[in-house]
Formats: sequence, structure tokens, C-alpha cells
Amino acid sequence: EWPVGQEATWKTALKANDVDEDDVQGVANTIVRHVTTSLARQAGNMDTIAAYQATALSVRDQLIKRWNETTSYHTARAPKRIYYFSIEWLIGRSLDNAVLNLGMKNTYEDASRKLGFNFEDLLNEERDAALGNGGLGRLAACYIDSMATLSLPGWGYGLRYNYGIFKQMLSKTGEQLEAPDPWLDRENPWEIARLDVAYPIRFYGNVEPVANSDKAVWSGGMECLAVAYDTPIPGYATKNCANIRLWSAKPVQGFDLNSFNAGNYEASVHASSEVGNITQVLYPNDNMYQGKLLRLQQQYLWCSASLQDILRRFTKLELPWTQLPDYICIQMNDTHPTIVIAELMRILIDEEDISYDQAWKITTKVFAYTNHTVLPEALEKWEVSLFEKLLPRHLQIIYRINHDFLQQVAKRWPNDNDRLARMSIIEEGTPKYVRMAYLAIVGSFKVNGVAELHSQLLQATIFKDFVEFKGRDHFTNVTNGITPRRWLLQCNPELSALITHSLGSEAWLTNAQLLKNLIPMAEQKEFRKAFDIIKQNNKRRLAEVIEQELGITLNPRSVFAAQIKRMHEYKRQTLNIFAIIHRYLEIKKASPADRKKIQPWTFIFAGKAAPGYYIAKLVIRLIVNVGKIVNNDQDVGDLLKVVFIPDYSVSIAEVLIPAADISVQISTAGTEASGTSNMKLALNGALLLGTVDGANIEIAEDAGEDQCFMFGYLNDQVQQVRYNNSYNPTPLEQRSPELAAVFKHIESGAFGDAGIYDSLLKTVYEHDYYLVSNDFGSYLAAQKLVDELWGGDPEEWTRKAIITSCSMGDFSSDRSVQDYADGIWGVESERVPDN
Ligand code: CR6
Repeated sequence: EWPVGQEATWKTALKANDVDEDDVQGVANTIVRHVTTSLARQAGNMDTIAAYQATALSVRDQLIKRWNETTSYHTARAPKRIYYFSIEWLIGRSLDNAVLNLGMKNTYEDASRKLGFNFEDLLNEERDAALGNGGLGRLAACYIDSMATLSLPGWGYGLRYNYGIFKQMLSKTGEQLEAPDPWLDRENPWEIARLDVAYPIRFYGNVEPVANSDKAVWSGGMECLAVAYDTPIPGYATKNCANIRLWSAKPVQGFDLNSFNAGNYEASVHASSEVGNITQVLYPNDNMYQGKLLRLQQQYLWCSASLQDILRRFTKLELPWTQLPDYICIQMNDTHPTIVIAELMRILIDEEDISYDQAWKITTKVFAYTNHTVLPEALEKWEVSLFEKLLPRHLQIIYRINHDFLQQVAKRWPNDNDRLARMSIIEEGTPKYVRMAYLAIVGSFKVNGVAELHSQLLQATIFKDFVEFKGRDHFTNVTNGITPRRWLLQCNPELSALITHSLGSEAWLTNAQLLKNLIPMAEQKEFRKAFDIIKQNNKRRLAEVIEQELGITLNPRSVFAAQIKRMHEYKRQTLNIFAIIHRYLEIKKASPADRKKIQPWTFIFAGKAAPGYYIAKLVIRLIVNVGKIVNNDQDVGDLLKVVFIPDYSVSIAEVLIPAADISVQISTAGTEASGTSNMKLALNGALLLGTVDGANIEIAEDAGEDQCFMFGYLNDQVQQVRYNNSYNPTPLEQRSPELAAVFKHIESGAFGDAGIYDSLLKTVYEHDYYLVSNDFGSYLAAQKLVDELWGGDPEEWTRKAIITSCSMGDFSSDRSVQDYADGIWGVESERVPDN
């Protein structure tokens, strides 16, 4: 057991480092030790930043210990493991979450108080780890939390971008400005650099076939290294600790001195800095594909390094390759990692001497693919010429995969050339493209969508041919989920305490289904009162932040309606802001007596627009400028406020979500695959004001439609309405006189020079692809119902809020991850024994 030295010495030393969960002095000792050693400061010279850093390092020690125990346990047991490949990890802050999951929040609060610091202040020193755009990246973060909590043997793999999602600022005229997010400028206490875990990655180069075999030799080109950085992720109420392994690109030693740039020192240094570029920055697009070479380099570096890492772990078991699928499963979060399919084929064939057919049998049992969108502009297709230049061997393999695949299709449907063209992994034409989603389907054993409607749509539309070919069983649904640890326990401590108190235990934190036992409490006045006071407190807390940061005074008695998500035409922030202008015009028209009957609203927006997305940026500008007018109009007073909170982030969401009364989820039916802010808001007691789309449908089913305000055209009507908008257009005045009046007001220059918003309004005047004008009337009608309930029956409102919140058990990411584990991954819990 003890490889070197004395067992007794080792044991004493290991014990000396242990800190009991409730040992306040012990925790304080570790914090001070980190100040004076790790941070090289004098104990007296400790500001809040240093206190945060030392505290984080102290927590990290705890995590690493658990991480080590988990790793040894899993190595010894050698279970099947799940690897979650995601190009985005939108983690946010870690300190609060970590101490909560460790069950040590009180201990850390006490220890920091005794050292002269307020724990809350320390939490606010932390920068968000914002290595993601929106829902997809945050989903990965919720799933790794659940994997750890369910004690599943699994890791996440991703990229360690030096710059996360850009920082959003607003100009004086309300335009979005983007600044870099150098989140690693300050030491990142949550990561462990593993400079010894590094893999070579090749780009470009030449391929030589090997005679009489399926093999080829890929050589030359550019080589670099992918170096591992680990972020331990603690489970809740388990010792298990998962890991996110992120890769950073580094030049390989002695880079190119011989072959590439012989004798040219400066050029070789330049080339090595080019390598560093690969993991510089996260691409800031959400639901939008952009075929950049550097992005493909990112994808390949990430996939190749992760796969090499996984295979190294597998080879230690000394098992035949045919058993690989019994030991590993790789879940592809969208198509971004699809190249990993060709990479596994390449390694098995070219490096492990396995025949093509055998390699394909193994490969297709390893991968599963999650699709996250049906929007055509988001589907990845790489230009063949670019692909061939960067990854020549992989393109050959993909051609072979496609050839074999199309032969099978042709056998089943002889002489159906249209079908072959539709299904080909290679899209013919000039230029040619590699369709990554098709490669992902063909190379996987299971494909899933992320909400019921979305999964149905996939099977009925963009993947229809593949359902016919592969069979229904190849496709399934796993509705998204969110972690109740971050999205209730951490962000809403008062409501969590009420729930724990009322249920008499904390078991709901690992079994969210228990929440429904509280539904009957909605009928009790006392409980409603307690629930309502908490909502008021959360609203006041948000109002204070907004007052401080933006100088806007909110009325906490107004309906807080939150639309917080990426700016996108399909999400229809437009519908919301146009309805706000309509409401403003109504207030202006009303007599002072009538104004008294109008219900007060606060509309809160937050979200980033992709830097190149002109229309989405124009919507931000409109929202900000409407806010400036409305918020300062004496006639309006407290009745209407419009707030755009800049630089939306996970940590801002944690303050916003508990304070919302209404959750605005108004995408055109059939466009939002799932949505996840809808789940977070509902869990925190916001009523759903939404369209019949994505996971809204399942939320309304579980909460009960009585609890929700649903409106708008249904998915199966959208095609027809859209067709009419384009081909039998009627004037806007006829489609919606209210919206026409709103447009007139905007065009009068009420919110900035006439003309600025013309291109935005034009999208509705013409085509109106997202049905803004068609759904406008029913959106106003739905808001009217909200008004009536808010003004008419506040007790009933609170009752609905309680029922909504307590009906969200199904939307815990524990349920989603367990569904994946049982239905797709075939992995089981491997819980580290308590002692
Ligand atoms: N943009 C979907 O649009 C879904 C998440 C997570 C999205 C959103 O409805 O909730 O994924 N899709 O499944 C993509 O990123 C492609 C998203 O976040």
C-alpha cells in the first residue's frame, strides 16, 4: 500500500490535513495557511480578494481529496464510464455551490466571520467561468452536477478558452458593445493544471495509403499539444466528485525547428504563438453555425485529446478492443464533437491495426448524439475543401463511412436517387459540404432531442429519412433539466429553507419529486403568506441591485416579468417590447381615473446578441431606448418600467430568477428546442406566460394549465401562417391594428431618430417569418389575463405560484441524467463508501 517510507508517518501526515465538516477553527486554519503560503501574504495584509482566494483554495483542498478518493475507487472497480463531450461549459461561480454541495456552508460562514470577513462579500469577488453562450453550455454544467450527485462514474470534456463569452456593455445610445472576458487574468483557484497530461495533435499534412490494408499513414503538417486542466465538481450528499477536463493548446517542444521552419527562429516562434490561438476564445454564436477553420481546429484538438485520454485509461485494463463499448460511452452534446467518430475510426484502424469493418462495429456502439435545435442556420456543415486541408485522413474515413452507408440505403430503396442525395453525409454541389448531424446519426447508437415536441419534430422533419432507415428505436427523447442545488438551494436560500422546514427534511435536494408533497400547502393561508414574503424579499433584493447599478427605481408591488436569454429573432424579444410600447400608449391615452385601474408591470430583459447579429442588436437598442422614455415619463409613474440588465451571466441569473413573478417564454411554436430558463423560473415560483413550444408544454402539463398563461399559434399551424405571410400578404394594419399603431409610434422617432429601426420593422412588415404580427393579439390577451389575476386575486396568484414551483420535480437534471444513464449510457451509480 505505501510505496515508499514509513506507513505510520504517511498516515499521520494524511490525517493532519483532514478537516471535519463542522470544524470552524480547522477551516479557519486552512484559510490562513493559504493566505500566508499559497498567496505569499502576511496574515495582516488580507483584503477581500485575498480572503476569497484563500477560502477558495481551502475549499479546493476538500474537493481534491474527494476527487482522489473517487478516482481511486473507480479505477479499482473499473465500471463502465460515461464521458460528456461539450464544447461549452457555462459554470458560473463555484464557491457558494461547492460549500453547499459539501454541506459546509455554515462552517465556512462561521470561519470567515471569525477571520473578520462576511462570506457574502467573498462570494462576490469570484469571476464567472463563462465558457458558454447560453442553454447548451449551462445544460452541460447542470448535468455534471447531477452526474456527481448521482455518483455516476463520468467526466466532462471541453476546452479551456482563455477568453469566455464577451462582456456586454451598452453605449449611450443603447447599442451593444463587446469587450473581451479575460477570466484567467486572476488566478483560477478551481482548476488543477496537469502539465504531465498532454497529448500530441496533428493538423494538415499528408496521407499515404498502406498497401493491402485499410490503414493509412498520416504525417507532416503541424503538431501541437493539448494540455489538461481539471475542475473538480462535487456531488451533493455524496463523497463522489466528478471532473471537467478542459484542454489548452500548447506548442510542442522544439516546435518545427527542423522540418517546418528550419533555421528561421523568428518564424518558429511565430508559428508556436499561432498554436496558442486555438484555445484563445469561445465562439460567441448561439444557435448559429459559422464555418471557421479555427473552430474546426478547436473541435479536433478537443476531441482527439479527450479520446486519447479515454483510450489510455481503457488500455490499462488490458482488454480486447471489442470490449470498448462495455467500458465507455461518449455522449455528444450537439454535433460539435462529431469529428470524434472519425477519430476513433482512425486510431483503431491506423494505429491499432483493426480492420475497417471491425472498427466500425466498435465505434457505432460507443457514441450517442443529442440534437439541440431544428433551426437550419444552426446545423453544422463543413466545406469539404477546408476539411480536407485540415484533416485529410478524417475526410477519407468519412467518405468511406458515407459510401458504405449509402450502399445500404440503395439496397433498401433501389433507384431512389433523391433519397440518396437527401441522406448523403456529403452534400453535393459547389462547394460540397460534410453534414455533421448526419455523420452523428450514422455513427451513434442513439439520438435524442431535448423536449417532447422537439424530439417529435426531429423525427418528423429534419431526420425523417433516418428514422425510416434506422428505425424508431434509434431515436428517443430526454427532456432537459436543471440542478435544484444551484437553481433553488443556492439562488433562493429562503424558499429552500421554507421547503426543507415544511417537508421536514432536505431529501428533496436529491429527490425533487418530493416537492409535490407540498402542493396541498398552497391551500393554506399561512404557507401562502410565508411564500409571498420570500418572493417580496427576493424582489426587493433585485430592486436594490438595479437601483444601485442602473439608477432605475422599481416598484416591488408591480408584476416582475423576466425575459432572460440570448437575443434571437426566434425567441421574439420583439413581441415583448412591441407589447410594452402598446401598454405605454394605452397608459398615455388613459384618463387619470382610468390609470388607477391599470396594473403595474416591470419588464426585465437580459441577454447577449451575437456580435455579428445585426437585427438582434437592434432589438437591444430598441429595448434600452424604450426604457429611457417610459421610465422617465411622469404620466406613467410606477405603472410601467422597462429594464435591460447588461452583461447577463449565470451569477446575474441567480439574483433575477428568484425575483420573477412571470416567466416570459414566447418563441414561435416549433423553434425553441427546450428552453431551460423556463424551468428555473417556474421552480422559483414564476408563472409561465408562454407559447406552446419546447419544454413549456411539459411545464404546463405538470404545473397544470390553470397555472399558466399560454397563447399563440400552435406548431402545426405555423407553416401555413408563415406561407400566407410570404405569399398572400395582408397589410400589417389588417393583421394587427394594435401592432401597426406601435410601429407608427416607433417610426415617429419616439425612441430615437426615425429610421434607425427600419430594418427591424421590415422583418415584420414583410414575410414576418417568426409570426410576430400573427401572435401579437393573443399575447396582449394573455397579458390581460395576467392583469386580472394580479389585480383581482393576489392570494390565488400565490397559490398558483406554489403549485407551479412544487410541480417542477420532473425538471431536475437528476431526472434527466438518470434517464440518460438508464436509457442510453448503460452506466450505474458507483458511490464512494462513506468510510
Ligand atoms: N440555444 C436550444 O436552443 C435548449 C438548449 C439546451 C439550445 C435551447 O432551446 O434548451 O440548446 N440549442 O438543450 C443549441 O444550443 C443548439 C440553445 O441553448
